[in-house]
Amino acid sequence: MELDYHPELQGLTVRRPQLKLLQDVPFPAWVADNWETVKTFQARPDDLLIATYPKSGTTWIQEIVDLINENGDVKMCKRAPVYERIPFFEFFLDPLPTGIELIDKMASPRMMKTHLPIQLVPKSFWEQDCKTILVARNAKDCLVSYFHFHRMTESMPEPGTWSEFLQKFMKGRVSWGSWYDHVKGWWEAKDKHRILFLFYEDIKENPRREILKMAKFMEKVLEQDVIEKIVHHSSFDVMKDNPMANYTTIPTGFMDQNISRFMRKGEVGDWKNHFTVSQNEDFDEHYARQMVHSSLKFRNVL
Ligand code: PPS
Repeated sequence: MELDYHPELQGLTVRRPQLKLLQDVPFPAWVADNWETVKTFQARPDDLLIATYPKSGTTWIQEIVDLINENGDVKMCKRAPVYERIPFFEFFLDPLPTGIELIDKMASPRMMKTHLPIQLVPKSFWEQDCKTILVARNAKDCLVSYFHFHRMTESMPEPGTWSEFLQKFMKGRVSWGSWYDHVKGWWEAKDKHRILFLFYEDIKENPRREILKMAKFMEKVLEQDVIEKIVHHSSFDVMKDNPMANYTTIPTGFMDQNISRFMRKGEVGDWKNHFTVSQNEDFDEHYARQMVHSSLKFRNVL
C-alpha cells in the first residue's frame, strides 16, 4: 500500500481514544472535546448532509453524490480523497485538517458527511432547511463492519473480542452510540425535514434505481450514459481499487489496512459468518424489543 497523497503524514500515528458522553451518547474524545465548534457551525441553505450510523455505506454514498454532482466526470472525482471532497463534519484528529476547516474552504453547494444522531445535529442545518441523504444498513452487517473497523483503526477505542464488541454494540456503548436510537431517530424525523432515507440493501439490489432517487433529490438530471458510468464507478469492485475512495491514502498508524481493508467485503449478510446460533438468538430478541414501537423495517435482519 502506497501513501503518495500528503506524504508529510506518512509517519502519523493516532492513539486510541476514550469514549466521552454528549447528552448520554458516547463519542470518541476527539469529537466530544470539540463539541462547541460542532454545535455552533453555521450551515448554508444549499449544504447537503450525508448522514449515517458508522459503517452503513457512507463512503459509497459520498462517491455517488460526488459523481452525480460532477455529472459523472470520473477524473474530477479523483481530484482528492473522498474525505476531502466530502469532509467528515465532526472530524478532529491532529495534525489532519478538521472537517470544519475543509468545509469552510469549500465553495457552495457544500457536501459533508456526519454520523451524528439527529438530536445532536447542529440546529443551523434545520434553520437553513438543508437537505440530508440518510443511509441505513441492517444492524448485524453494520456491527460486523464496525468490529473490523475498530480492529484496523487507532481512531476508535479497542474493540475487545468479537463477543465483547457485540455486547457493547447492543448496549449502545460504542462510538456514536446506539444503532437502534440512531436509525429510529432519523426515521421519525424524515417527514419533518428534507431527508431522503435510503437503505444499503436497496442500493446493493438496484444501484441504478437508488442513484436516480439521489439525483432527483439533488435536482440533477442525468443522461443515460452518465447514469451507467456512475453505477460502474461507484461499484464495490471499482471503488476498492480507487485510492481516492478506498482510504489507502491514510497512513497505517491511523488505519492499518493490513489488519482489515476499509473496503472489506461490501456485502449483505456477512453477519452470518460471524454470529454463533446463540448470539443470533439473543440479538434477535434484543432487536425486537428495541424496535417494537418503530415502523422502520429492515430486510435481512431477523
Ligand atoms: S465509515 O467509516 O463509517 O464512513 O464507513 P462506511 O463507508 O459507512 O462503511 C464502510 C462499509 O461500506 C462498504 N462499502 C461498500 N459496499 C458496497 N458497495 C460499495 N461501493 C461500497 N463502498 C464501501 C465497505 O466495504 C464497508 O462494509 P464492509 O461490510 O466492512 O465491507
